[in-house]
Amino acid sequence: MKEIKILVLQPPISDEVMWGRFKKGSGYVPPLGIMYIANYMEEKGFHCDVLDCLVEKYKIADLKEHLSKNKYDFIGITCMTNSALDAFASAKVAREVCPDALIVLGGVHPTALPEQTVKECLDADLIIVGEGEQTFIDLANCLQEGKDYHGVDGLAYWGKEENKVKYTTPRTPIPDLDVLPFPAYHKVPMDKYVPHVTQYVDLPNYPILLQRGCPYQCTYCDHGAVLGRKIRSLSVERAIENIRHLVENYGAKGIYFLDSVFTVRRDFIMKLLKELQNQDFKISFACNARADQLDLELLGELKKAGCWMIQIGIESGNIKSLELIKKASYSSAFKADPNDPKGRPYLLNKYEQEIRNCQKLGIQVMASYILGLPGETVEDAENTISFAKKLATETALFFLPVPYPGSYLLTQAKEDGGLKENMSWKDYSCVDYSNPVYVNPQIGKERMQELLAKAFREYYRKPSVIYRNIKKITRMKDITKYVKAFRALTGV
Ligand code: B12
Ligand code: SF4
Repeated sequence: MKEIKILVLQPPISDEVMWGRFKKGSGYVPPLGIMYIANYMEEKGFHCDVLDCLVEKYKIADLKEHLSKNKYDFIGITCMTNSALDAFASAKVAREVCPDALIVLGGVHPTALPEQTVKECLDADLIIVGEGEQTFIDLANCLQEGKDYHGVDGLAYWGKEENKVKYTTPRTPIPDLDVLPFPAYHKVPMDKYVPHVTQYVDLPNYPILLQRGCPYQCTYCDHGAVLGRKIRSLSVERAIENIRHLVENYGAKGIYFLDSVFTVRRDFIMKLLKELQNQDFKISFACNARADQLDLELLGELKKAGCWMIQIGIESGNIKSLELIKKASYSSAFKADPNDPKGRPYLLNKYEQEIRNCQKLGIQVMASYILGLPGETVEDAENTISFAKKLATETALFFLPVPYPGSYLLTQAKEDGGLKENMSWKDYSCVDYSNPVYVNPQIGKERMQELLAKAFREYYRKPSVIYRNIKKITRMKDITKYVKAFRALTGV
């Protein structure tokens, strides 16, 4: 049987689209989604190449040349919303150069909008909805055996006879993550990956994913669409094996845990942290967490295991906005705390308490905030900026609301009257708001842009923030890194 030539790729995306205002510190991380697919393919006996056009700094012409030289039979392209046009352009050159290849698109964007993607990207034969590993294998098997692939689960495609978009049975998420091989690290240039300057202390630093899924329902996020609401974790043994693999084979000194909420399963995390403390290697790591899951005991274990930074989505200093975006899963979080002399709500108190706990233990915090959420006024946005300045974490990132397809924020933005029609996918950006998809009707576009600029400017000029960051500089090499990070965040 002829061996089919397979490629999964990350499209060429410009630094402007990728990093926008943060492009001064721009960096690259391995595209884990397609790397998981590639190694799963290898394990099942297929040869599958990975091309990360981002890290290779490929333009569309370079991709065309690469495809002309290699002539693949099966090409998979990963696709997020603000770079959807780049993914569509990649499908177009793939179709030109490999006219007979099976070309498919997968990832968060096609999963959220399968019907629209089928119609907008006519160069793709199929859209993969949800997790891609098993669907990709099933398609490769059909191709290899010369069978019709339109019955494979997890697909959307244009039904020519019916003249409409057709769907196959939805793909159920892989229940046991331990069955997956590690991502195909050996198929990407690992030495070229240096993450954004704000995301590491020690290099090499690589991302890793131990858990998939998120049970929460923050309205601005569409995480659940692809990876599901149910949390699935690697076993602690397998998780340690994956970290060790990165340390021993790629010299990793730092890790970024990409799990949307690293701390979501306390039993798993506590066990993992204890195991990490017992290893014969030491790594520094950063992770994402929700403040409402933190406490001194957990933070203490995180610190002992090597955690240097936690990214926390605070989002707002206004309790009505936190309730609107469903930032806590229990309603008491939004109520006044009877033990607080000013009657401040529980959630705002919890934020402050856990940030102070991190500061006590010497764990840095990168906090993120959204200014101008539906229903907010200029005063509300100013209030969020003041709250951020009060918390004075090492890093704060300010965003304007971006109603991603599949997120409930899209409905909230529509109801609020601020959702713009007929926007380009590249405007769905968290890093470039020159043409925002949502303009809060009570604030207006120019005022929103001004508020964002003011937030960054005032925050990073605040003496306590400057002092907190300078205190962290203990090595000569950190000075350059901190200057670079400062420039990336403030845009100066
Ligand atoms: C790491 C990360 C990044 C990294 C690297 C991205 C990458 N290419 O891997 C960086 C920092 C560069 C990044 C940038 C951005 N990101 Co990001 N990122 C993530 C994060 C935290 C993890 C991604 C990951 O590795 N997931 C794990 C793997 C297993 O899942 P996966 O990538 O979805 O892949 C699976 C399926 O989607 C599918 N699949 C994916 N691609 C393909 C391709 C084929 C052919 C097939 C068959 C299947 C398939 O199969 C995979 C395996 O099951 C996610 C949140 C999350 N936890 O998923 C956000 C997330 C994906 N990012 C998000 C956003 C908003 C962005 C930015 C737009 C921010 C910005 N700059 O404005 C940019 C866009 C970059 C781009 N490529 O266009 C949103 C996506 C929203 C959207 N609809 O686009 C997410 C969901 C965060 C969130 N909760 O809102 N991001
Ligand atoms: S923002 Fe984080 S906690 Fe909220 S739903 Fe998305 S992944 Fe889950």
